[in-house]
Amino acid sequence: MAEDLGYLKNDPSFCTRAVHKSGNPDDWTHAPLVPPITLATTFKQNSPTKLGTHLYTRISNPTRDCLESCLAALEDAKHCLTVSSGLAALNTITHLLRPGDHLISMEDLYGGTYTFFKNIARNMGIEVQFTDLRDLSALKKALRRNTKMVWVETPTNPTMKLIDIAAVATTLKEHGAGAIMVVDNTFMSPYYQRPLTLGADIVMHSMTKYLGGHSDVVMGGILTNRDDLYEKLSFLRTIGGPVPSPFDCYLMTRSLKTLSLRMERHMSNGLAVARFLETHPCVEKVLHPGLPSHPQHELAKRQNYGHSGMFSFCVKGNDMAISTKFLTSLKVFTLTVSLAGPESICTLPATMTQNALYKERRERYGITDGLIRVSCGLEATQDLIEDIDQALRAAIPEGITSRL
Ligand code: P1T
Repeated sequence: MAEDLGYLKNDPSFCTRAVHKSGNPDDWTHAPLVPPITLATTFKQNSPTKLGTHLYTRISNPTRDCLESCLAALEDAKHCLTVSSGLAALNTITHLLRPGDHLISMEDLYGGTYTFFKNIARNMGIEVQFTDLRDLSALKKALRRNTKMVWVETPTNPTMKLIDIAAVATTLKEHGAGAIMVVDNTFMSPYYQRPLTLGADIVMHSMTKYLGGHSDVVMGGILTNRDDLYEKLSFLRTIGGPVPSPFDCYLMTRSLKTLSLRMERHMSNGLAVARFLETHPCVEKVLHPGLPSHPQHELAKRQNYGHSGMFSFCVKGNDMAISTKFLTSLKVFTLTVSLAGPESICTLPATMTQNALYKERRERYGITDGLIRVSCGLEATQDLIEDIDQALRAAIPEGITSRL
């Protein structure tokens, strides 16, 4: 009770009205054109024994449901679960495994994924083996009776190697140990690659990238057609708890509406900049699956509907000082990590995303001090080309090129 200081007596129910007069939960059934952001953590029930569609937001939430239905439709998937980041998706999926299970992946993939397998999955008692999944005979040799998962990233981040999804899926079926095939589809988005239609069991996304597309939401996605996997993954998310916020789900649903338009612009900008770099005297090589010079260009055309704004290239000289000068001379591109936003980005994988690999190993996979990763955004093509050109010329002055 508040101390009586002689003021008028206030209405004791004021606070009750403040809590309850905003409306009756049963009345909120309007028809807004875009999904409402349902921030409620809990939902009113009419009976303790007959629970309604939603009970508690960690379990399900209407705004999240809208997003998941849309992403499932885009990925040609029966089920979708969104989680709080791409690595939360990796963590949730890996918990399908038990101690003693064998997992095969590549060493040459996103640094965070590699670090998770090497440190966390191994600590969970999972036997992790890295092999080059481009080589089907190496995969066949690596497969064992206890191989329960094969984790594919295609294209690989940042060296743009492609894995033949249908061929890996067929190999796993023939092997017959029931290994789950997971494909990280982050670099392509469902607009350009749909792994479930090629035989994968699970697709995962760092939705932080193309699906969000505006550099302002961190989120992960898990998609599957298999009811058994969906049930297990749904349980792992509910009890593991890595759910995204309803506000972020709203932003993500908004982003998906423009995915195809953005992807087409990312692709045309990426191809134009990559083609320009192929002719540049300061450039050693360009790694872009959409260029005929890429060793797996034919696979790209067979497996994909196009390509995103992602590619990598090697600056002549393969030298940290040259790469640093190039990256710090950029004016339109931003030097940072992450990718797939409207803003074009350049990254030095050797120090920024792949530093978990020792230099010697990195270089074995082509992640040298001269390898630059490019994420072409949505700016004018000519502005991007001119920026890259001036930064390369600042890093490698004319006249020196011929001596490199
Ligand atoms: O950052 P997060 O949403 O947790 O996603 C991790 C992830 C998973 N898979 C791929 C292929 C990725 O590229 C990433 C994140 N990558 C970066 C941040 C990067 O700069 O490459």
